[in-house]
Formats: sequence, structure tokens, C-alpha cells
Amino acid sequence: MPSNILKERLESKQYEKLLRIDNPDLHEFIAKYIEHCTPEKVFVCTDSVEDIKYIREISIENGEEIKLTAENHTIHFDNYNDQARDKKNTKILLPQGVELDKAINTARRKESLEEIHKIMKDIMKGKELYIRFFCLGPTNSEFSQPVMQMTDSAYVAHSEDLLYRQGFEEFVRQGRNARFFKIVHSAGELDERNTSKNLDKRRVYIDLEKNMVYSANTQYGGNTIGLKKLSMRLAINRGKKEGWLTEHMLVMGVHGPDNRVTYFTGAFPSLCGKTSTSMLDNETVVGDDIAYLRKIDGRVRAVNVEKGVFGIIMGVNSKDDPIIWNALHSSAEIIFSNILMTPEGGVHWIEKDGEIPEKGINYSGEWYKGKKDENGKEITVSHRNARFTIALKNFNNLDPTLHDPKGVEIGGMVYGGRDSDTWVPIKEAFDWAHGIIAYGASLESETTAATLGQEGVRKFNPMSNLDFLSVSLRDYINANLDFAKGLEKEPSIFAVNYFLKDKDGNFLNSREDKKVWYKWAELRANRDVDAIDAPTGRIPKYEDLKKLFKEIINKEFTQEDYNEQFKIRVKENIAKIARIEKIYRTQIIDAPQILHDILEEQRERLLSAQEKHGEYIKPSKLAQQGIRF
Ligand code: SPV
Ligand code: MN
Repeated sequence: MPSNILKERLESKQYEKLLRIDNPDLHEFIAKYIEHCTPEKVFVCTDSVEDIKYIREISIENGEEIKLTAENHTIHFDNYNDQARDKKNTKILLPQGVELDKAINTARRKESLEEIHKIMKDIMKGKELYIRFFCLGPTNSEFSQPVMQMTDSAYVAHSEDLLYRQGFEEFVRQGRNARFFKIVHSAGELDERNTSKNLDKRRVYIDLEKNMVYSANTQYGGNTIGLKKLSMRLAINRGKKEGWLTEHMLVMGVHGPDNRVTYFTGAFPSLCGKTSTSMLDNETVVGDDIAYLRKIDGRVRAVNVEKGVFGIIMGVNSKDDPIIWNALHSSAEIIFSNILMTPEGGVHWIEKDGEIPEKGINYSGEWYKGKKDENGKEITVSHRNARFTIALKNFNNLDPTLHDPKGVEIGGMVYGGRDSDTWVPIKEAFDWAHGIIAYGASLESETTAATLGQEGVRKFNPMSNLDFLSVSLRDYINANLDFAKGLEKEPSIFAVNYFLKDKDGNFLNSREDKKVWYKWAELRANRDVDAIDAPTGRIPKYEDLKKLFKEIINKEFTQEDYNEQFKIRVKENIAKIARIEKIYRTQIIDAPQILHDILEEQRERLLSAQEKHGEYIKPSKLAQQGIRF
């Protein structure tokens, strides 16, 4: 009997907490994994002040976090070789006979379950297991998704406290009706620095059938924080069946004239400006990473799945990121990870204001300026993927709707990648399907110096969601297309490109220009300004941008700037269509025909424009002649 196991293995205080949730399946599940992973102790977190405090303190006591000098700040280190998501060992488990696209990492369910259970047998020996309950999306809402996490890492349990809405009471309320996700994580054996040791046995396995994720022998948040990318993969699958979307998207309020706020979602692959967009200081942030989207009363509504930020810290400085900078220098509860801790208990990271300290402790252990790795490569002061974890309530641009159970109505959706030579800085799709296919499903991003391998290589990343798909691309794209059915009002879909370069390789835009693009998109979403029909979508009129540049960032935007930035690059756009078509023809199983049709129409528009105006088309030509493509 599972309840006997629980009674035997749990102290009576913990057992009683668990009994408050009337759900035999849940009890059975917990009992099964306690028996399997054999922790020495079990702690059930009810979200009470004492329970939360216990987790915060135990992560310092057991050495997974170290107290810094600044109040409420701690630092955590992941193993030197455990600094990012492990794509190779993250797999969607599929039963015999079911296939997904090559671009999605999958494995056979039966064999993989055997393997992971073997890896996790007795994995928590000598450790304490923390059981936590959360709610993805606001509580008491159509969007609410309950999740139960079991982890032997107090750092993981603590991070979740800053990032997710408490759910214990929600589990009590829902009792036997809860359709919850289950995550079992173990950091595995730890080394002398309290980092996961058996990285060769690092695994993240997603079992769609049981709505469950296993994560073993890793600590890095993207592999272990069960409510983030692990639950996201389960949610994409669940949403597909039920007609809602889980997107790798920020949600922000863009402030228009007369106190109007129009909410936007935005999808950007890593290092393409997603966080900096969500933190624009003249707008308000609802979320920076994951959104659920539902159709409610004929409108698209969205919520932030989370309530905190697990953000990249590289490059954060007082000038470019004042909001993040201020939050990181407040007495808010913060967990820094994989940056430098100075001998005085301060912190430093790549491109922080001020001098790089001579020495300290970082993700490589004892560190000093000029330290090299075993291949002779210099070890940077912090890892490029080093992060900070903090609740959103500490940002002064927080939008008041964060916890609204109804979510916010979405007026615009944005897709953006790193693209030096093809897309204009901003454009609007002709309609929903055009936006989903020609922008979202065609998203690519150029690699940067921050990733391994060659720089400037375009990586295909539809909707910036490729790493998290648990359904085929065909189904995912169809779900996005179908989402517009029955809508009374479709959000406008935009594409942005912050990374356009001139022929000498210089960026054509400054960081603050993006503020203008969003103000224009807000006006467009409300049809307050006209636009020019270009072959690739609608582009802004010069007069509108000139006015906005002056008003918003006090900058003269010249006709030359406009012509250079918004000229239609026919050759590059056609080359892009060819690349994307080829991927869908050769690598994706049964891509929907409409995808090919929409891309073909776009190619034809480009070719006919090229015949009239040449390879690079100034927008003034399109405007003057009033060509309607
Ligand atoms: C991302 O890489 O998209 C992140 C960080 O948001 S992780 O949690 O690693 O997914
Ligand atoms: Mn992300």
C-alpha cells in the first residue's frame, strides 16, 4: 500500500502535510519514487512561510548556494561542464511506431524508461527530497496548470520559489481532479564543490503519456527547473490536444496614445534580444520567456507561465539595462549562478560596469585573471550562459496584470531573429497565415561568438520553439494556423530584426531604436497609421517613423536611414525562402501545403517587384507608385 510507504518513510509532520491533499494517485506516485530513489529524508513544502524559509536556508547549509555580502543574495555553481541545456540527452519518449521530425530529439519509450529508472535507482541516497507544488499561469484561472516537483536539490526548489506561483493550496482545492504534471529530478552524486558529478549519466526524459519528466545528474536550471522548459514540453503536447498554445514568448504592454496599452507577445531565439525587449524602460513587462495563449470570447489572451526571471547576466550594465541593473542591486532575493564571487563576497560578470577583479571563485572553481582551461583557452570571468534568478515583482516596469486570471488580450505578436542582411527592422504580415508561415515558421538566427562553432551561420528555429517541441512540426504549425479560426479579431503579426548590418558589417540600428519599432507596431495594431505594401509584408511610412524617432528617443531619422534600413533586399529574401522551403521539403515530415503556397506567393511577389525595380527596392518606389502586391 502506497500510504504505508509514505507513513513509514516520512516523519509524521511531513506525512500529515501530504495528507491534506486528497489524491490517492498523487500519493501513489510520490511513494513510488521515494521507494525508487531512496532519499534519506523527505520534506513536503506547503508554501507556508516556515517551509519556504527552510528551503532557502537548507540550500545554504548544504552548500548548493553561498551567501554573498549583499542582503538576500546568494550564488550557485553548476559543474564546469553543466552550464547549459543538454540538448543531446534531452529526449521526448515515443512509443513504438510513432515518429517525430529529425529536428526533434526522441527515443523509444520502453527502453528509455528502463534506462532512466536504472540511472535513478537509489540516486537520492543520503539526501533530502523536497516535494513542491506549483501552478503554471495564474491560479484560479482557465490557464492554470498544476505541477508537482520532486527534487533532491534545494537550489532547484529555491529557484522555483522565485520563479513560479505557489500551488500547494491549489492541489488541496483540486484534490482528485487535478490533472497535474509530475517532475522527478535528482542532481545525483555531488563533487566537493557540490556540483553534479556523473555528467555521463545526465538525462532529461519527457514521458508524454504520463505527463511526467525525469531529470538526472544535472543542476543547470534549464535541465532541472521542472516548471520551465521541462513542463513546457508537456504543455505543448497537452495544448495541441485542447486547442491552446504554449509559446517561447515574452509578453509585454506597449503603451500607445491616450493611455492605451496594447499587449504583445514576442518570440526570439537565444541571444536575439528577448529579455532586453521585455525590459524596455518605456513599456511594461508581463513575462520574458514562456506564454500560454488561449482563445477566449473571440480574442487571443495570454498569460506569463512564470512569475520570475531566469535571465542571462552577460552584458547587463547600468547604461543599457537600467531596470535589470537596479533590480540586481536591490535587496531583493536573488540567486546568481555561474558568475564570479570576489573574496569580499561581491560579484562580477562579463561586461558588468567596472574593472574585472583579479581573482575569486567562479564556475571553474578558484579563478584568477588569465586562467586557462585544459585546451589553453582563457576562462572568462563568468560563463556566457551565467544567469540571475529573481521574482518579477522586483522590476519597476512590471505590468499590473501579471496575476490576472483572465490574462491579457493580445493585439500583436512579434517574431525576431539575428539577421545581418535580409529582413527589414520591422514589418507587418498581410494576415495571420502569412505571419505564422513567412515570419514564425521561417525564423532563423545567425550564430554569435557566444555559441560554439562558426559565427554567422543561420540556424532554423521556427517560432524560436524548436528545442521544446514535443509534437511534430506539421502539427505544431497547423495548431498555430488553426488558432486563428473563430477569432473575432486577429492580432497583427510582426517580424523584427535588430541586427541588420551595412555592407561594411556595421549595425544599422542602435539598441534604443527598438523602442520606436514597438510604438509603430502598437499604432499599426490599432490601425492608427497606414503602411506600405512591400512584397514581404507591410512596412512603416517614413513620416511616421521620423515622428516617432523624434518623440520617443529624440533622434533625427533621415530619409537615407529609412531607405537603407527599409529597402527590400530581393535577392536575400529569395535565398531565404529557398533555404526554408528546402528544410520543410527535406527535413520535416509532411509540412502543410499552405506553408509551401504562402512561401511561393511571397517569392512571386518578390520576383515581380524585382522586374520593375531591381534587386534592391527603395520603399519610396513602392510608396510613390502605390503598388499593391
Ligand atoms: C533559454 O535558453 O531559452 C532559456 C534558459 O530561457 S533555459 O532555462 O536554459 O531554457
Ligand atoms: Mn527561454
